[in-house]
Amino acid sequence: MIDEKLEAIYSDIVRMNPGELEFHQATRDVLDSLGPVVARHPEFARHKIIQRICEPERQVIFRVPWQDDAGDVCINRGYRVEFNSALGPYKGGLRFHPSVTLGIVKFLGFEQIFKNALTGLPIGGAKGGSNFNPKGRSDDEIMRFCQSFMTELYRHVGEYTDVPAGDTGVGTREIGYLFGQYKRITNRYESGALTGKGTTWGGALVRTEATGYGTAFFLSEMLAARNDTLDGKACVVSGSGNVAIYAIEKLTQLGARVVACSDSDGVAHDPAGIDVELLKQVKEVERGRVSDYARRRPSATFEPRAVVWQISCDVAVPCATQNELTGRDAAMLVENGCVAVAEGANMPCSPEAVQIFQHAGIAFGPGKAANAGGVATSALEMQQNASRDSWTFDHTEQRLAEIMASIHETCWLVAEAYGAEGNYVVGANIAGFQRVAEAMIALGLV
Ligand code: NDP
Ligand code: 2IT
Repeated sequence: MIDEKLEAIYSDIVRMNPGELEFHQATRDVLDSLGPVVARHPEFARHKIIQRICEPERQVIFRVPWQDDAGDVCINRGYRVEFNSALGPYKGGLRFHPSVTLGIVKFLGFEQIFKNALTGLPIGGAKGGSNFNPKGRSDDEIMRFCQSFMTELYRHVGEYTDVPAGDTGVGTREIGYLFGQYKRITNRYESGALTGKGTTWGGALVRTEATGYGTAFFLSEMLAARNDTLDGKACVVSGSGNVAIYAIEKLTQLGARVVACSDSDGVAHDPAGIDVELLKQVKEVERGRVSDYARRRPSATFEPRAVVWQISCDVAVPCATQNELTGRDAAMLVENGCVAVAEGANMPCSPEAVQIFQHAGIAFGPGKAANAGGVATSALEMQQNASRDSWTFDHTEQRLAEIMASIHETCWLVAEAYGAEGNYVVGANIAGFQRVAEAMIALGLV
């Protein structure tokens, strides 16, 4: 429940940002945790830290004109919301999806502030993207769109300013076209201006795998805190994109059996355990669908328009999109004996779902902690670029595992210190907030 003193701040946020429901939801989630923090730290109220942190430092909206393969002119809208730079240059992904609006970008940018703070690395928070729909577009169309997008965005990007990366609909291919255009316009091979680059041109090993791997590591830590492991656990993962694929890969390596994944068309159920090499072939090489996976895998079936959370499991890992897991889904998971949930996606569980998990006493890892491995490895990519070095896969994965363990420990200890033992939502929100708030005070009223 929100603290009385914070209720007025939240009302102002709703009034100042009309209609941006996901942004309201994301701020509410953080404010709900902050009552005891402002009680202990009157200086945060004196410096109006909460009001300042909820207002982006800069918001850029721009036209993205481009031509499709038929020669027709298309217009999309581009966004970059530079939310907070107290801890380092703005950092966060770009999302290309028809559902992208300013409110979506703001919710994602807001989450990114606290997630990035939790990594312990020097990165501020931002997010961007476009309502461009990459589905069914040719490589040439994707390239022309990315070039047009960067022709405006380059003014705001830079190694010390703002460092975008991928998110939904933006992977290594798109980062390549964006980086190529940035390099051409600026006449600088400024590797540190974008992360998620290809490993032959400045990208870090493990960045592709990092978000999904990190989520699996976080799950492992949550289970270890309960004297449990992933070994032999049945897992359900939603989505089948970058985060889902590498969550499935690491969960499997850690001894779990992932029995289902999905996309917006339906669910692939594979009780024998997802064959991740086949899934990669279908999704990354052929850019196909989970229905194609199910067709080629004898042990799998495909059910169109199904809800993946109906499949009973020990561990649920939502890796698709915001609010994909409702209160009803959560009740079903708990009823079926699920013991742990980690958010690979950003805000995939509705507030009702989170409440149900917490009430049932199961381990719940919120996205800003559980999926922080992606951006943490982006920061490791920036480190390698700055020192013109490249680390081995094993070394980088080891760093990622250490960072996820440290995020888990921080969330655990901070929750405990505030009397909310085992509540990772409270731990992540307070730990992330406190780190940013202290830096903001130190930097003065800017
Ligand atoms: P991708 O574009 O690679 O994949 C997205 C996947 O989610 C696709 O399988 C897509 O299916 C599915 N999906 C999207 N919307 C829905 C829906 N409404 N119902 C069912 N499935 C859906 O994106 P990522 O894997 O990169 O991102 C997934 C989530 O993880 C996002 O919330 C993102 O913000 C978050 N995240 C990503 C990070 C990264 O490094 N990439 C880091 C941290 C968080 P379809 O093809 O049908 O659209
Ligand atoms: O939501 C996220 O953390 C990302 N999309 C990754 C951001 C990044 O800069 O690597």
